[in-house]
Amino acid sequence: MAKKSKGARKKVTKAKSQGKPKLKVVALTKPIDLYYWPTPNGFKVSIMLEECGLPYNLIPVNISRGDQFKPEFLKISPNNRMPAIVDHNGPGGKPISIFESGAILQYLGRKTGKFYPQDERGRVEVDQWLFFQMANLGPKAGEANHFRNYAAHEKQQYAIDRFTNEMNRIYGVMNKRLKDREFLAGKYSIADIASIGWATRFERQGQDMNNFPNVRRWMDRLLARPAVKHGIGLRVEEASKVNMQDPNVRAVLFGQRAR
Ligand SMILES: N[C@@H](CCC(=O)N[C@@H](CS)C(=O)NCC(=O)O)C(=O)O
Repeated sequence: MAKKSKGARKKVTKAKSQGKPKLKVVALTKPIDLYYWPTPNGFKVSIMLEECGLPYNLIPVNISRGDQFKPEFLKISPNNRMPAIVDHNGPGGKPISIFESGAILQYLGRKTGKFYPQDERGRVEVDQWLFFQMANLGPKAGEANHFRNYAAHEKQQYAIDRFTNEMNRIYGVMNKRLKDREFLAGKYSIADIASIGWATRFERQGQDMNNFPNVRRWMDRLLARPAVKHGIGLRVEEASKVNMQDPNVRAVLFGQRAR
């Protein structure tokens, strides 16, 4: 449902009341700006926006070229990472910008009342598995992928073993958790939405899903949802042309220090 932003506007429609035509004012708010590049962190937000049926305006952040360091983007996302959003209709009807995918998912969950329970017990369940994704599944998968694929030429065996083992441990935890429930926090939630994009890349993390049948079933269940398909399928033409072996790309992504 990505849309080009047209600005906040009002639409006037005719509504019938007691037989008389009456003017009804319907406020149409600007779509949410989604700062995005097609990676598992980006998918979290594209899936959530699709699930919630919220209109959004896709703004590509080409992280291989250094768009994440542009001053206007750093104002929104000071950690020079995507995803980020700007909701023009934030609290009090004023714009709000948010970085960190977990914070974005919680915000959208609170805003829409979807996939993020309001009762304290339900919310704590979701938060635990959301933070498990943010602190474990995501970062460790990133490192496993880095040392197994991006730094493959250097073959740093210690790092490869360390992060491949960690991924194995993490899928083991998820496999146990999913033994007697369909979703990580019981009901489908932002914890599942945060995790699916990473789990589908298990091969790049050196894992065999036959060892984790409950995770495999959970993955299939999620991938059958149209919003998950659309969210993960949200492509940016330029991204398919990026060569991770290009020294310029590697300098942008892998040589970062404090600026
Ligand atoms: N904890 C952050 C991580 C985001 C992140 O690592 N994004 C990567 C792409 S997957 C990025 O923007 N990288 C740009 C860079 O490394 O400069 C979140 O969940 O939002």
